[in-house]
Amino acid sequence: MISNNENPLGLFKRHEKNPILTAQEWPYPVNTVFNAAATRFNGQTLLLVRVENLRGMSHLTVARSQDGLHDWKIDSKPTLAPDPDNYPEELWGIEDPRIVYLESMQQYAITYTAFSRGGPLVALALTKDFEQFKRCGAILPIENKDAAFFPRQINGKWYLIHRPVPGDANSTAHIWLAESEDLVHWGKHKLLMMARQGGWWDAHKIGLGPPPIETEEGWLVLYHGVRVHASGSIYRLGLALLDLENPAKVIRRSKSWVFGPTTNYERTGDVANANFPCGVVLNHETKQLFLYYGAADTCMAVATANLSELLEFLRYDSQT
Ligand code: BMA
Repeated sequence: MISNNENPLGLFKRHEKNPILTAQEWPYPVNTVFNAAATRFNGQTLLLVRVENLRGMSHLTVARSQDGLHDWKIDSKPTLAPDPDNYPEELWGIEDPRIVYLESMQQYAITYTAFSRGGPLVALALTKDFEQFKRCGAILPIENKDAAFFPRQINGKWYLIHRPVPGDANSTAHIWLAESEDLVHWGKHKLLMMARQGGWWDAHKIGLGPPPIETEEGWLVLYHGVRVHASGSIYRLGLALLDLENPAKVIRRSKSWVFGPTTNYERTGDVANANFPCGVVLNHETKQLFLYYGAADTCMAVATANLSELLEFLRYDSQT
Protein backbone atom coordinates (compact mmCIF):
# COMPACT_ATOMS: atom_id res chain seq x y z
CA MET A 1 0.00 0.00 0.00
CA ILE A 2 1.24 3.50 -0.83
CA SER A 3 1.56 5.59 2.34
CA ASN A 4 0.31 9.15 2.53
CA ASN A 5 3.95 10.26 2.58
CA GLU A 6 4.23 9.02 -0.98
CA ASN A 7 0.74 10.14 -1.93
CA PRO A 8 0.00 13.56 -0.46
CA LEU A 9 -3.36 13.60 -2.21
CA GLY A 10 -4.52 10.83 0.15
CA LEU A 11 -4.18 13.06 3.22
CA PHE A 12 -7.51 14.88 2.84
CA LYS A 13 -10.71 12.88 2.34
CA ARG A 14 -13.68 14.61 0.77
CA HIS A 15 -17.01 14.08 2.49
CA GLU A 16 -19.36 11.87 0.45
CA LYS A 17 -22.18 14.44 0.73
CA ASN A 18 -20.12 17.24 -0.84
CA PRO A 19 -21.01 19.92 -1.64
CA ILE A 20 -22.43 20.47 1.84
CA LEU A 21 -23.96 23.91 1.15
CA THR A 22 -25.18 25.36 -2.14
CA ALA A 23 -27.10 28.45 -3.30
CA GLN A 24 -30.14 26.25 -4.00
CA GLU A 25 -30.80 25.56 -0.32
CA TRP A 26 -30.25 29.17 0.79
CA PRO A 27 -33.28 30.75 2.53
CA TYR A 28 -33.18 33.77 0.20
CA PRO A 29 -32.16 34.18 -3.47
CA VAL A 30 -28.37 34.29 -3.94
CA ASN A 31 -25.81 33.52 -6.64
CA THR A 32 -23.17 31.50 -4.76
CA VAL A 33 -22.11 30.43 -1.22
CA PHE A 34 -18.40 29.79 -0.62
CA ASN A 35 -15.15 30.60 1.28
CA ALA A 36 -16.65 30.24 4.79
CA ALA A 37 -14.84 30.79 8.07
CA ALA A 38 -15.40 28.04 10.66
CA THR A 39 -15.43 27.64 14.43
CA ARG A 40 -17.13 25.72 17.24
CA PHE A 41 -19.79 27.77 19.03
CA ASN A 42 -22.30 26.59 21.67
CA GLY A 43 -21.53 22.93 20.97
CA GLN A 44 -22.10 23.29 17.23
CA THR A 45 -19.99 23.89 14.15
CA LEU A 46 -20.60 27.41 12.91
CA LEU A 47 -19.73 28.53 9.40
CA LEU A 48 -19.67 32.20 8.48
CA VAL A 49 -20.31 31.80 4.79
CA ARG A 50 -19.45 34.29 2.06
CA VAL A 51 -22.63 34.76 0.08
CA GLU A 52 -22.63 36.53 -3.26
CA ASN A 53 -25.94 38.25 -4.00
CA LEU A 54 -27.57 38.79 -7.36
CA ARG A 55 -25.79 42.09 -7.84
CA GLY A 56 -22.37 40.41 -7.55
CA MET A 57 -21.54 41.68 -4.06
CA SER A 58 -20.84 39.58 -1.00
CA HIS A 59 -22.05 39.51 2.62
CA LEU A 60 -21.61 36.93 5.40
CA THR A 61 -24.28 34.55 6.72
CA VAL A 62 -24.10 32.00 9.55
CA ALA A 63 -24.88 28.29 9.00
CA ARG A 64 -24.81 25.88 11.99
CA SER A 65 -24.71 22.09 12.27
CA GLN A 66 -24.40 19.71 15.19
CA ASP A 67 -21.78 17.47 13.54
CA GLY A 68 -20.32 19.94 11.03
CA LEU A 69 -21.53 17.82 8.13
CA HIS A 70 -25.33 17.53 8.03
CA ASP A 71 -28.56 19.43 8.77
CA TRP A 72 -27.27 22.98 8.42
CA LYS A 73 -29.50 25.69 9.88
CA ILE A 74 -28.93 28.87 7.90
CA ASP A 75 -29.78 32.37 9.18
CA SER A 76 -32.84 33.63 7.33
CA LYS A 77 -31.13 36.88 6.29
CA PRO A 78 -27.54 38.19 6.03
CA THR A 79 -25.83 37.93 9.45
CA LEU A 80 -23.14 40.50 8.72
CA ALA A 81 -23.98 42.76 5.79
CA PRO A 82 -21.71 45.47 4.38
CA ASP A 83 -22.27 48.84 6.06
CA PRO A 84 -20.77 51.35 3.60
CA ASP A 85 -22.55 54.34 5.18
CA ASN A 86 -20.47 53.94 8.34
CA TYR A 87 -17.58 51.90 6.89
CA PRO A 88 -16.97 53.19 3.34
CA GLU A 89 -14.35 50.50 2.74
CA GLU A 90 -17.23 47.98 2.58
CA LEU A 91 -18.74 49.67 -0.49
CA TRP A 92 -18.51 46.65 -2.79
CA GLY A 93 -19.03 43.92 -0.21
CA ILE A 94 -17.29 41.86 2.46
CA GLU A 95 -15.59 38.56 1.65
CA ASP A 96 -13.51 35.56 2.76
CA PRO A 97 -13.69 35.76 6.60
CA ARG A 98 -11.41 33.94 9.06
CA ILE A 99 -12.54 33.37 12.67
CA VAL A 100 -10.21 33.00 15.65
CA TYR A 101 -11.41 32.58 19.23
CA LEU A 102 -9.35 34.86 21.48
CA GLU A 103 -9.52 33.01 24.79
CA SER A 104 -7.98 35.87 26.79
CA MET A 105 -10.62 38.31 25.49
CA GLN A 106 -13.48 35.79 25.48
CA GLN A 107 -14.51 36.82 22.00
CA TYR A 108 -14.25 35.81 18.40
CA ALA A 109 -12.16 37.91 16.04
CA ILE A 110 -13.32 37.95 12.42
CA THR A 111 -10.83 39.23 9.87
CA TYR A 112 -12.35 39.70 6.41
CA THR A 113 -11.75 41.32 3.06
CA ALA A 114 -13.60 44.61 2.60
CA PHE A 115 -13.91 45.52 -1.08
CA SER A 116 -13.35 49.27 -1.06
CA ARG A 117 -13.39 51.73 -3.96
CA GLY A 118 -9.59 51.66 -3.81
CA GLY A 119 -9.35 47.84 -3.81
CA PRO A 120 -9.56 44.97 -1.30
CA LEU A 121 -8.24 45.48 2.24
CA VAL A 122 -8.33 43.73 5.62
CA ALA A 123 -11.04 44.64 8.17
CA LEU A 124 -11.82 43.37 11.65
CA ALA A 125 -15.00 42.69 13.61
CA LEU A 126 -15.37 41.19 17.10
CA THR A 127 -18.31 39.18 18.42
CA LYS A 128 -19.31 37.09 21.42
CA ASP A 129 -22.49 35.57 20.01
CA PHE A 130 -22.53 35.89 16.19
CA GLU A 131 -25.56 38.17 16.54
CA GLN A 132 -24.01 41.46 17.64
CA PHE A 133 -20.78 42.51 15.97
CA LYS A 134 -18.37 45.27 16.94
CA ARG A 135 -16.66 46.55 13.82
CA CYS A 136 -13.10 47.85 14.27
CA GLY A 137 -12.78 49.08 10.66
CA ALA A 138 -9.87 48.59 8.27
CA ILE A 139 -6.72 47.27 9.93
CA LEU A 140 -4.53 47.01 6.80
CA PRO A 141 -4.79 49.13 3.62
CA ILE A 142 -5.07 48.01 -0.01
CA GLU A 143 -4.32 45.65 -1.57
CA ASN A 144 -4.40 43.06 1.12
CA LYS A 145 -6.37 39.84 1.81
CA ASP A 146 -6.12 36.44 3.48
CA ALA A 147 -5.45 37.67 7.02
CA ALA A 148 -5.96 35.89 10.36
CA PHE A 149 -4.77 36.31 13.92
CA PHE A 150 -2.91 33.77 15.97
CA PRO A 151 -5.31 32.76 18.76
CA ARG A 152 -3.06 33.87 21.62
CA GLN A 153 -0.34 36.38 22.30
CA ILE A 154 3.21 35.15 21.78
CA ASN A 155 5.75 36.71 24.11
CA GLY A 156 3.30 39.49 24.92
CA LYS A 157 2.46 40.40 21.29
CA TRP A 158 -0.47 39.67 18.97
CA TYR A 159 0.49 38.32 15.54
CA LEU A 160 -1.31 38.50 12.21
CA ILE A 161 -0.64 36.72 8.95
CA HIS A 162 -1.60 38.73 5.86
CA ARG A 163 -1.06 38.90 2.10
CA PRO A 164 -0.32 42.26 0.52
CA VAL A 165 -0.22 42.55 -3.28
CA PRO A 166 2.66 44.85 -4.23
CA GLY A 167 1.73 45.76 -7.81
CA ASP A 168 -1.41 45.35 -9.88
CA ALA A 169 -3.76 42.44 -9.24
CA ASN A 170 -1.64 40.18 -11.50
CA SER A 171 1.63 40.60 -9.63
CA THR A 172 3.28 37.90 -7.59
CA ALA A 173 2.25 38.05 -3.93
CA HIS A 174 3.69 36.59 -0.75
CA ILE A 175 2.68 35.88 2.85
CA TRP A 176 3.63 38.41 5.55
CA LEU A 177 3.56 38.54 9.33
CA ALA A 178 2.80 41.59 11.53
CA GLU A 179 2.80 42.40 15.25
CA SER A 180 0.44 44.45 17.40
CA GLU A 181 -0.17 45.44 21.00
CA ASP A 182 -3.92 46.04 20.58
CA LEU A 183 -5.19 43.97 17.58
CA VAL A 184 -5.95 47.15 15.61
CA HIS A 185 -2.58 48.83 14.95
CA TRP A 186 -0.14 46.56 13.09
CA GLY A 187 3.57 47.05 12.46
CA LYS A 188 6.97 45.29 12.32
CA HIS A 189 5.88 43.66 9.04
CA LYS A 190 8.06 40.76 7.96
CA LEU A 191 8.08 38.66 4.81
CA LEU A 192 7.17 35.16 6.02
CA MET A 193 6.89 32.95 2.94
CA MET A 194 7.44 33.73 -0.73
CA ALA A 195 5.63 32.34 -3.73
CA ARG A 196 8.00 29.92 -5.44
CA GLN A 197 9.12 30.58 -8.98
CA GLY A 198 9.01 29.04 -12.45
CA GLY A 199 7.16 25.77 -12.75
CA TRP A 200 6.16 25.31 -9.11
CA TRP A 201 2.46 24.82 -8.25
CA ASP A 202 2.60 27.87 -5.95
CA ALA A 203 4.63 30.10 -8.27
CA HIS A 204 2.23 33.00 -8.74
CA LYS A 205 0.56 33.97 -5.46
CA ILE A 206 0.33 32.39 -2.05
CA GLY A 207 -2.02 33.29 0.81
CA LEU A 208 -3.11 31.99 4.17
CA GLY A 209 -6.01 29.52 4.21
CA PRO A 210 -7.59 28.98 7.65
CA PRO A 211 -6.05 30.57 10.78
CA PRO A 212 -2.85 28.89 12.07
CA ILE A 213 -3.36 25.76 14.19
CA GLU A 214 -1.27 25.28 17.34
CA THR A 215 0.41 21.84 17.53
CA GLU A 216 3.24 20.45 19.67
CA GLU A 217 5.61 20.79 16.72
CA GLY A 218 4.71 24.36 15.79
CA TRP A 219 1.96 26.45 14.21
CA LEU A 220 0.52 24.48 11.32
CA VAL A 221 -0.31 26.75 8.40
CA LEU A 222 -2.46 25.64 5.49
CA TYR A 223 -1.89 28.01 2.59
CA HIS A 224 -3.23 28.33 -0.92
CA GLY A 225 -0.87 28.48 -3.86
CA VAL A 226 -1.87 29.78 -7.26
CA ARG A 227 -0.45 28.72 -10.58
CA VAL A 228 -1.50 30.61 -13.69
CA HIS A 229 -2.05 28.64 -16.89
CA ALA A 230 -3.30 29.53 -20.35
CA SER A 231 -6.88 28.74 -19.29
CA GLY A 232 -6.76 30.48 -15.89
CA SER A 233 -5.57 29.93 -12.33
CA ILE A 234 -5.49 26.77 -10.21
CA TYR A 235 -5.84 27.21 -6.43
CA ARG A 236 -4.32 24.36 -4.42
CA LEU A 237 -3.33 23.85 -0.79
CA GLY A 238 0.10 23.38 0.80
CA LEU A 239 1.37 23.03 4.37
CA ALA A 240 3.92 24.90 6.46
CA LEU A 241 5.04 24.85 10.07
CA LEU A 242 6.09 27.94 12.05
CA ASP A 243 8.10 28.05 15.26
CA LEU A 244 5.78 28.12 18.29
CA GLU A 245 7.63 30.91 20.10
CA ASN A 246 8.86 32.77 17.03
CA PRO A 247 6.21 32.60 14.28
CA ALA A 248 8.49 34.56 11.93
CA LYS A 249 10.55 31.37 11.59
CA VAL A 250 9.35 28.85 8.98
CA ILE A 251 10.50 25.40 10.12
CA ARG A 252 9.00 23.39 7.26
CA ARG A 253 7.10 23.90 4.02
CA SER A 254 5.69 21.17 1.83
CA LYS A 255 7.12 20.76 -1.60
CA SER A 256 3.98 19.14 -2.99
CA TRP A 257 0.47 20.43 -2.76
CA VAL A 258 -1.73 18.29 -0.54
CA PHE A 259 -5.18 19.18 -1.84
CA GLY A 260 -6.42 20.54 -5.17
CA PRO A 261 -9.37 20.59 -7.52
CA THR A 262 -10.32 17.19 -8.96
CA THR A 263 -14.09 16.71 -8.60
CA ASN A 264 -16.84 18.24 -10.79
CA TYR A 265 -17.92 20.73 -8.13
CA GLU A 266 -14.30 21.91 -7.78
CA ARG A 267 -13.53 22.00 -11.50
CA THR A 268 -16.76 23.70 -12.60
CA GLY A 269 -18.40 26.87 -11.30
CA ASP A 270 -18.13 30.66 -11.38
CA VAL A 271 -14.34 30.40 -10.98
CA ALA A 272 -13.12 26.97 -12.09
CA ASN A 273 -10.35 25.11 -10.26
CA ALA A 274 -10.42 27.08 -7.01
CA ASN A 275 -10.30 25.10 -3.76
CA PHE A 276 -10.28 27.93 -1.24
CA PRO A 277 -10.38 27.02 2.48
CA CYS A 278 -10.88 29.78 5.07
CA GLY A 279 -11.93 27.60 8.01
CA VAL A 280 -10.82 24.56 9.92
CA VAL A 281 -12.27 22.79 12.98
CA LEU A 282 -10.02 20.46 14.95
CA ASN A 283 -11.52 17.69 17.09
CA HIS A 284 -9.08 17.78 20.01
CA GLU A 285 -9.85 14.17 21.04
CA THR A 286 -9.59 12.39 17.70
CA LYS A 287 -7.11 14.90 16.23
CA GLN A 288 -9.26 14.92 13.14
CA LEU A 289 -9.34 18.13 11.22
CA PHE A 290 -12.39 19.32 9.23
CA LEU A 291 -11.33 21.59 6.42
CA TYR A 292 -14.13 23.80 5.05
CA TYR A 293 -13.48 25.15 1.61
CA GLY A 294 -15.18 27.08 -1.12
CA ALA A 295 -15.26 25.08 -4.35
CA ALA A 296 -15.05 26.95 -7.67
CA ASP A 297 -16.34 30.13 -5.94
CA THR A 298 -19.77 28.47 -6.08
CA CYS A 299 -20.47 26.10 -3.17
CA MET A 300 -19.11 24.87 0.19
CA ALA A 301 -17.42 21.51 0.66
CA VAL A 302 -15.56 19.75 3.48
CA ALA A 303 -12.62 17.35 3.66
CA THR A 304 -11.14 15.63 6.71
CA ALA A 305 -7.54 14.85 7.59
CA ASN A 306 -5.60 13.46 10.50
CA LEU A 307 -3.41 16.06 12.20
CA SER A 308 -0.51 13.69 12.93
CA GLU A 309 -0.49 12.49 9.31
CA LEU A 310 -0.19 16.09 8.11
CA LEU A 311 2.73 16.72 10.49
CA GLU A 312 4.39 13.47 9.45
CA PHE A 313 4.01 14.37 5.79
CA LEU A 314 5.65 17.74 6.45
CA ARG A 315 8.66 16.01 8.00
CA TYR A 316 8.97 13.90 4.87
CA ASP A 317 8.32 16.47 2.13
CA SER A 318 9.78 19.64 3.56
CA GLN A 319 11.70 22.49 2.00
CA THR A 320 12.17 25.94 3.51
C1 BMA B 1 -8.97 35.03 -4.59
C2 BMA B 1 -10.04 35.51 -3.63
C3 BMA B 1 -11.04 34.43 -3.33
C4 BMA B 1 -11.45 33.61 -4.52
C5 BMA B 1 -10.24 33.22 -5.35
C6 BMA B 1 -10.62 32.47 -6.62
O1 BMA B 1 -8.21 36.13 -5.03
O2 BMA B 1 -10.70 36.61 -4.19
O3 BMA B 1 -12.20 35.01 -2.79
O4 BMA B 1 -12.09 32.44 -4.07
O5 BMA B 1 -9.52 34.39 -5.69
O6 BMA B 1 -11.46 33.25 -7.41
